[in-house]
Amino acid sequence: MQLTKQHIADANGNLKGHQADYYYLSQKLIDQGVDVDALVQKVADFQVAIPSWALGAGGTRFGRFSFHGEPGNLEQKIGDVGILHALTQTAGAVSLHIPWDTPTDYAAVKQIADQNGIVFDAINSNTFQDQPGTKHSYKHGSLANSDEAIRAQAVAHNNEVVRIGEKLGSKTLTIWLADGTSFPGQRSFQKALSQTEKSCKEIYGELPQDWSLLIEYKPYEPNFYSTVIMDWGTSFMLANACGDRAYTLVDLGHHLPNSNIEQVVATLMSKGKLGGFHFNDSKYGDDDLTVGSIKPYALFLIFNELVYGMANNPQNPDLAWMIDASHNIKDPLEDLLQSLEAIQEAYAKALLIDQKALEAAQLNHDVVKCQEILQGAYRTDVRPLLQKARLNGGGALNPIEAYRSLKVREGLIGERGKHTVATGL
Ligand code: LRH
Ligand code: MN
Repeated sequence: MQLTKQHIADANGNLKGHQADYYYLSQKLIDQGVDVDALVQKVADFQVAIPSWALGAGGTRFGRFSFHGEPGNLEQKIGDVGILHALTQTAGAVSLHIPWDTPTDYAAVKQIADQNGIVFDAINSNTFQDQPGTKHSYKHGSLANSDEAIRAQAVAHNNEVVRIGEKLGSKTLTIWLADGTSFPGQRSFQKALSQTEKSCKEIYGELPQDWSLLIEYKPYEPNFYSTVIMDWGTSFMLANACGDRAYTLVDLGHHLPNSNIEQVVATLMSKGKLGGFHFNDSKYGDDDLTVGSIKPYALFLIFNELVYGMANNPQNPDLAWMIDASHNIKDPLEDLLQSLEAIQEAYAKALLIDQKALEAAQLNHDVVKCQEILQGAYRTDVRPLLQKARLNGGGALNPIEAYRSLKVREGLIGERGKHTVATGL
């Protein structure tokens, strides 16, 4: 199933309402000195990678409720990313997870990606599950394992993942380690960390010169007492130990309650070590919920630091923008459409912050004024700008409405039946 520009134009119907909203808002913003065209172009240029492991129904240990018409192979997954991109014009990339998405026909996969305007972003290794036929188990860890042979197997897997990524045009390897302990005394923290550093350096040393390494941290799960790469500081330390092309990846769900993630972002950007994001939202743990569904203001504050950093931290690389979610009850594609909208909205609102006025108010210690400047931007309904960015690219005025009026899920079920199951979480 592929959505054409005509499909979407038909679904958009009459644009009068949008044009009136856009005219009214852009006049107001122009009066405030905002370059509206430049802002809309920035939003249009902002491309988010879709996780290949989140195109089917997710689940928990308490159960998984299948979703009909799921992609049954990598080609169909890229087709689904193509549908998201056709509707939103902001999902022009996919992030693969190996071995869940090891290509069998590279030419076919690349052809479908080209047809849908999709590029291959960061590729993820997986040493948190045992694969049939592998000699050693990762039950007690992988890159941090006390057993040299098991660490070597995990390093070899990461190198193999890079080989796969090279064939697809990816330039970034993401490492997330489940390695850790569930009981005090189970393992030496120091030995686990030094083994991990040694393993990461080996992998980094094998990376092609034009590749980067993203090190993702997480405080707990699946281990429930300690995780070797538990927080931004540990990831930052390991990235520095590896070298200039190693960075920290921030997954929004990988923080203890009430963590100040925007300060983590500012700190990493100031050191040129923020490499990318896994966007999602959460109420309690690593819930992998729809972006902006629980804490939209926190996401806005994070984008405020990103906008500042992108303007003032030339030492920081271009960031890898990715979603990492799990869909337990929503249609996976509708969930991702909502996440993409929430990310664009937070970015557009952050671009409206008058950074000069904010700096002046900060220097005057005018705390009230600082908040007024931030919340003035946050309270602006930027949806007409997002619509404009999509329409400029031939996308949907309202992606969810178009997805439903074009009966996309029904079409996918018609093509794939009700029992295909997508690989992934
Ligand atoms: C770990 C994580 C990591 C992926 C996995 C699918 O919680 O966020 O990014 O490898 O989810
Ligand atoms: Mn993640």
